Amino acid sequence: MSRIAIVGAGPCGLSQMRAFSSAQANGADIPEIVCFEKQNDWGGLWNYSWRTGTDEYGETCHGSMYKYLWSNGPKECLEFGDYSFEEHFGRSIPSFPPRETLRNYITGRAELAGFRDWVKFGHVVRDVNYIKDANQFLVRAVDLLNQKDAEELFDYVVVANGHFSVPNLPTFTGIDNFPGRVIHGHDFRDAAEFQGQRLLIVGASYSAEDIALQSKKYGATSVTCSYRTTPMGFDWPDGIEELPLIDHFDGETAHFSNGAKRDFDSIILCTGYLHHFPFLTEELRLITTNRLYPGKLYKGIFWTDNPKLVYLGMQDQYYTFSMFDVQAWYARDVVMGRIELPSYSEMQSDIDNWQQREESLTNPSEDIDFQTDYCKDLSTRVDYSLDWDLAAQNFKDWEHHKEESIIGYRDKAFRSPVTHAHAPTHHTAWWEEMNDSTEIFLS
Ligand code: FAD
Ligand code: NA7
Repeated sequence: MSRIAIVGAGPCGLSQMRAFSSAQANGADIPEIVCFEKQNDWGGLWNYSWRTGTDEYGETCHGSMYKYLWSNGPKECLEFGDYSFEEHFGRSIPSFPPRETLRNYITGRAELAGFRDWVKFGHVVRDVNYIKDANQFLVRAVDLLNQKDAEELFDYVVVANGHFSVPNLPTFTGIDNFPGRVIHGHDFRDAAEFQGQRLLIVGASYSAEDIALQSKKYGATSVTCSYRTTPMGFDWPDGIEELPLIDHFDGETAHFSNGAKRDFDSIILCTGYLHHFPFLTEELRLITTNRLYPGKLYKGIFWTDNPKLVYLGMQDQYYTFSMFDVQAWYARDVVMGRIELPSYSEMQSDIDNWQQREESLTNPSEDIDFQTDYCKDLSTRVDYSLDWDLAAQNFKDWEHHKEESIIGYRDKAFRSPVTHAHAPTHHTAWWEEMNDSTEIFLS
């Protein structure tokens, strides 16, 4: 029987385990699976932790999530094809759940499937080496509690360690002498910390948008977002503005490239994350920016130089959990011999085609169609289905709602691509709702 190592029990690792457990439930013989997870529980980024910097074992903290984080896209765009929200919660729930509620859904499916004993919690993978003669991978992991190293051989390795955990940290002239706090979004935990402050946010993507709104909602005096390429351009509530890139700092004063200057109390760098694989040798290591179709991954999954190495969820993400599922189902079917991989040159030309299309994309609507077609391409070959066209339409409506009202888009309700039921509207407008507990959300 072949053996599979999975690095990480976040949503991608869980998708991979669910794919195998569902084949097993249908009577198939499945390989032996060992998942190494450095945290003490599964859920990945969705496990909120107050910790920043290093964890209880001295390992780098994985978590980038913060209090009061609500889904930034409708749940009807990320719903599992084989496990609807309705099935999990026993009824239809509003479209933008807070973090704790989403975690409950993700881990709920895993608990039900019952594969917890496949996971070695508190185990960090240190090295993965491909042993050519054996055609296997030697994986070295550390049992963090007992400080014991162990090496094991595996036929396949699934890299599912996420790529929104290691911050991209640019610097700016004069920032060393800025008198206030300077952090990256990875270490942002509680918006209330910035109450009464003049806050500078660097970046113009999802983190910048959400942390700016949150901070204003929980009492920051003003928020200025600084963009490098294009402003987010939303109709911001009073007290939030956008300016171009910072030229330099002079004490608490930031000088922007258009000549504007402002004084600030704190700075949050929302400048994205690095794909970081310290446990992979150079010949196995994906090097990419945060893009819709990273290179060298056939079907966005298989490392072309050695397709027994599988990467999940390495794309920039419109779709999340359902895309991870369809990738995991596809990877499972390759491992189990149900799908055959083509030659190296065919894999490469397939990647080239996708990347050529990616390079021609000009707006979010085209991006959404691109990632929808990618998911459909995978799902037509495996036993995983949902209404991808409805999910795509939901994404496009969501984009329009954000343009109409950046503080109001989370008050909208969408139709499920799994059950086709329409979600109820949440009882309180998101901008007014200060409590993000599941209890209040579902009440
Ligand atoms: P992760 O969730 O990062 O999980 C990776 C796992 O690997 C972790 O458990 C980690 O501990 C483990 N690990 C890492 N290295 C090792 C190692 N060497 N050995 C062992 N274990 C290891 N998505 C949405 O759908 N909706 C949202 O609203 C949303 N909001 C987000 C907000 C923030 C601030 C961020 C950062 C991301 C957000 N996302 C959101 C996207 C998020 O990427 C996905 O939802 C999802 O968590 C990705 O799953 P993953 O399994 O790829 O990675
Ligand atoms: P993203 O989406 O990768 O965005 C990173 C942003 O940071 C983007 O606007 C970049 O500008 C900006 N950036 C990067 N480097 C710099 C420098 N040097 N100076 C100024 N600005 C810079 O990361 P996010 O954290 O927003 O989102 C990641 C995930 O978290 C996402 O899936 C969400 O669901 C939550 P650019 O536009 O490229 O010029």
